[in-house]
Amino acid sequence: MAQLIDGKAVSAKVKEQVRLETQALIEKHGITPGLAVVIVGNDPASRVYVNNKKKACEAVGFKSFEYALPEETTQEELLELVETLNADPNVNGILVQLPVPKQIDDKAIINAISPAKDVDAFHPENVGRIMIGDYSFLPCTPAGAMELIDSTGIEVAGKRCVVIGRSNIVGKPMAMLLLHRSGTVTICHSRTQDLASVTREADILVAAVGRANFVTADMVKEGAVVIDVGINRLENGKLCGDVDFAAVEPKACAITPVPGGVGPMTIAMLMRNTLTAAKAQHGITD
Ligand code: L34
Repeated sequence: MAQLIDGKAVSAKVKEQVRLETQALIEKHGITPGLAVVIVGNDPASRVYVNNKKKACEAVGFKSFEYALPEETTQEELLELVETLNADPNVNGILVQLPVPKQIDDKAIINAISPAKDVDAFHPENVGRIMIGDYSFLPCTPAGAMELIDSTGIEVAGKRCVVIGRSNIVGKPMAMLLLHRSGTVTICHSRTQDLASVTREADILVAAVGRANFVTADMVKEGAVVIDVGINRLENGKLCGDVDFAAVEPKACAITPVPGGVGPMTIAMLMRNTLTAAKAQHGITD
């Protein structure tokens, strides 16, 4: 029986800590962190995630500013909003929920967000800082996954870590965070030959592929820590991860569920990043 890594419980702890620090920031300095979340179009999954972010803002005591723009919004219009938010002192963090509709180039949007307010840590300046280990915030999903690994008490240093998936928002930064912790890191992807032989070496296995039940029991080493970043919606409307949970769970020493694993952590780390951004913008170091 694997230890079930409870993302909801760990995220609640992180949010409680952020709430207390926010209270102190308000009392001592009169500063309330503000997060602007921009959603373009009507993707139902994005809608759920953005609502969860808004609720989290309320729970920790932030101001939240939501901008719901229509599906046909042009890139120029979105860039204009980003510029307005960049200049707004009440807004400490800016997040444009991805994906954006196809007429908008997400790179252009990410590049336009002020790096100091880029609480996703997607801007090239922040990505570069992460690469050299000189960062003030980390991308929320990999940072959340790392908190979940830490919650198991397992030491990353020296361990074999395998990340499946090489996206800019999860796979690549996840590998970098594990490397910063002195893991021995391998990134696998669609062109990897004999994938199972590589993933079977992993003491820590992170799945970020975006395919339901992709990781099967034969791909997992006995006693591995398994972190499932996938959120796939099945035809019956149910959420399901990248890991075949029922088959893999008996082999793992610890495993995250979906839902209730990495998803809630993404949001908790967003709260932490927004607090960090607010403090930095006001030159507060305590
Ligand atoms: N800009 N775009 C930007 N930043 C992000 O950090 C995200 N991401 C990903 C999609 N696009 C983004 C999110 O917010 C994924 N993501 C996200 C956030 C929250 C949850 C899942 C994904 C979440 O709350 N998951 C719940 C279940 C929610 C449900 O019922 O659908 C869970 O327990 O996993």
